[in-house]
Amino acid sequence: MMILGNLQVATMSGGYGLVPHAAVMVEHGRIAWVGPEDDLPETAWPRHDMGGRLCTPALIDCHTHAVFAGTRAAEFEMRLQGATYAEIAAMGGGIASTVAATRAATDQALLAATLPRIDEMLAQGVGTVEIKSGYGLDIETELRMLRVARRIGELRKVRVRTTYLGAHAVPPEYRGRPDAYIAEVALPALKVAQTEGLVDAVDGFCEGIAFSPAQIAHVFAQAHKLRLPVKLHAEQLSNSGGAALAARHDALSADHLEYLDAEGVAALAASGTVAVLLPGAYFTLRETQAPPVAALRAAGVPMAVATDLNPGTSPMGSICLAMSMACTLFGLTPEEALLGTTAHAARALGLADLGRIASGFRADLAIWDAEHPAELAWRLGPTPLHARLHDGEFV
Ligand code: DI6
Ligand code: FE
Repeated sequence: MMILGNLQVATMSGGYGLVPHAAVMVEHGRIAWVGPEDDLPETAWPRHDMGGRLCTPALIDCHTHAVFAGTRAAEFEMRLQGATYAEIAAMGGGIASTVAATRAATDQALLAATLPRIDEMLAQGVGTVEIKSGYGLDIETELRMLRVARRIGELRKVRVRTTYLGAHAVPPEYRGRPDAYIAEVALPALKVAQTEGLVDAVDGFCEGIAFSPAQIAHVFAQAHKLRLPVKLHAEQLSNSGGAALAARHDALSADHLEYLDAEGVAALAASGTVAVLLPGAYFTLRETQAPPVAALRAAGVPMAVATDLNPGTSPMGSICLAMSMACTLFGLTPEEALLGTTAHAARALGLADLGRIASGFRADLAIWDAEHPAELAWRLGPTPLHARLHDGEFV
């Protein structure tokens, strides 16, 4: 039990939801009360003076591929010389090259490669991170990736949500036989992973260079059977109707969305699916078509923002940089960007008691050397984190 006093609190209820001269009461890992310090209920709880600092929910990175081995710097050089992401994939590079490196890495090596990536996130005020599989593409390596992801949640003060992404790419041994890959690897691996308690959600890559809507629908059907929520990489490089497919399956989120059309926007709005924007991938691929933010906003589709941390298209672990890019490249307001890494990111992960500061919510908090929440998206560079609380305790 404790009181954090002398704070400016961005509750993230209805926008920033700023409460100046505020206090937060924390009990049993949850927020017991938040409001103006003058209204603080009478208690003998210890009070920490936070020096007038800004308090937000701990940030949530709701889309990462943080577990992988190797780099993709050579492919970066190829793209700078004119090769496209899709061309490199067609030549057997891209995702497949990270699959080869990840298969060859031991569990220990994978963990050792991943931990510094997570530590960078935590230093920026992240308290929850989603981590996808999808660089194994065989049953054993997909399971190993998910176990490494789970292990990170034991080794660090962070909530890890794991997403099974077996339908990320067709591995070389199934080249030209995507249906066989889905039937023989992607679906059976999902079943085993779910039995082992390794999966919180199921994702896919719906794209010309990956899987068709019909193939993704098979994966989603299996997810429904296993009572797992779904999400989808949709409309990243072209419009293939992935967002509408995701919406039909009540997806938690549809992610990327550069090529989303009006029909897709309407589908997301109708299903309440979160649009996850990933400006790091847009930037790295030197994409020129931005997601239709104005249409998403007008339709009331909640927008989240994430790093998409991965070696191919978004070698970036900075959630604050993702927020900055969402503003400068996609036209979000800093308020929308912060909603995108708090309340809306929680919704994209199906977490009902995270991402806002309200009584009953988990006391995952970030305290910043900042005067206004817009500073989090404004700054390019070191983030002004002062302290973080995880489950109601200072980390
Ligand atoms: N879209 C992406 O941007 C990442 N996965 C996906 O489906 C990229 C993954 C990679 O290139 O390694
Ligand atoms: Fe991704």
